[in-house]
Amino acid sequence: MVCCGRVLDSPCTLALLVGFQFAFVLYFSLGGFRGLVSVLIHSTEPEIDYSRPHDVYTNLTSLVLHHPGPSGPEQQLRDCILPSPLLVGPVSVHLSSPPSLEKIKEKNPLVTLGGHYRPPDCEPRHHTAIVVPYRNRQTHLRTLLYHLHPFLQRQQVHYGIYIVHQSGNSTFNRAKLLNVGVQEALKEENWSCIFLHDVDLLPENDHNTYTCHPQYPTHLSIAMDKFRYRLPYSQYFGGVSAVTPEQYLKMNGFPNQYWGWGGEDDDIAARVRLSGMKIMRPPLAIGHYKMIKHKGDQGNEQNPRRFDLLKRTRLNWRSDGLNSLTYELLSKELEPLYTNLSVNIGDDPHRPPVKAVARKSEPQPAPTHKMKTEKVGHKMKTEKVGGVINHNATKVEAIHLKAGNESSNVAQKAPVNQEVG
Ligand code: UD2
Ligand code: MN
Repeated sequence: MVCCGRVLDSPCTLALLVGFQFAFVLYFSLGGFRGLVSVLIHSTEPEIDYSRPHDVYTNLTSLVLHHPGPSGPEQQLRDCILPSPLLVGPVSVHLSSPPSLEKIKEKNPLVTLGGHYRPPDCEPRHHTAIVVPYRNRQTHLRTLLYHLHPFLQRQQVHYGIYIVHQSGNSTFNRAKLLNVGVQEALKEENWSCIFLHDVDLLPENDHNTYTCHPQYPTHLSIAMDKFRYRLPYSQYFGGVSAVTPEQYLKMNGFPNQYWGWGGEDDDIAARVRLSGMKIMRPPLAIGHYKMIKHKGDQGNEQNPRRFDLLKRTRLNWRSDGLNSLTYELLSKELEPLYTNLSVNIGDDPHRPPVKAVARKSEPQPAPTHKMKTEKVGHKMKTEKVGGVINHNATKVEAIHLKAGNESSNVAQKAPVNQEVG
């Protein structure tokens, strides 16, 4: 064998050593294993230049010119073209000092009361409700509205924005508010897709379309500036995600038991898996988002029970969710740029007893109540007037009744303890 003998003297061994050295240098200059993988993955990912983004209002003036106006003729519209010819790709995000709501409305003349929009010149293929869990983030909300309205209009989707406002000082409960938002949005319109959207996240690329995958839930905020534009972990589902009403039903909605910060997004991801679905994602290069920097909110402190709860998702998801949701809708206001749902979702039953006593006089969650709607100035206001509303009209429940099949039975079929072991 040529390479045997006096090992170090052999030219073959020397060549091997130099070769190894070269390979090591290359390996580490590419950032080790992770870098190597990302280089390989990148080769299949689209290359997108985010250094010169477009203004987020680009291409919208032509829509206003096309608009026939409120008294315009009823015309048969052609289907919207896919992908929308109005898309521009990367858009700039303005994180600080958003304009007033009046100014934002002026910039979005085709948005109608309640924050609804339909493309004026074509028949939309997608009908998307954006549900935002919310309390006390006025500036973030204005920033989101300024950005999202033109962003969605360029995608030519029919959409509506629902802000689900947790009233009172009880511990914040993001997932329960999302459940309320889905229910209430579906009572109003036959939405084919529902987005679950943090108020402080702004999409940076309009090719990231706000539409649903027909089979599986989608996670869209996969590359955020705060995580250096990488997915933090494979089951990550926080920020912005989307479900169809059918998918929502199949996973029994979202958990109601996560009071305070954290864990609920991982529970939702686990439900996706446990109900036999998987998470869909756009390419990493497209799912870019900026998050408005903020501190933790009062009333949304880290939930110390989240790890224990997460251990029991497997046992609990069929009994805690859409089928166990109770809340009290206090008011529904059709604002010019969004629908505001003020809701009492109750309080964390595990709060320390002292605080619980201080809150004793607050109303407890109850089934929804009859609503009265009236026009107040430029907005419509609906308020609770007492009595119980029949829920049968909601789309989720209609599907529930109609299906009588695997998905609608998710909640009843298997007793909880069948999952043990
Ligand atoms: C992460 C997730 C978020 C959620 C949360 C844990 C990302 C980008 N987002 O967000 O989806 O899983 O962790 O619960 O990873 N909110 C209010 N008022 C409050 C508190 C919360 O409006 O007082 C809403 C608001 O829409 C906010 C969202 O709840 O964006 C999530 O709360 P966060 O922004 O404080 O939590 P963050 O950024 O760690
Ligand atoms: Mn946040």
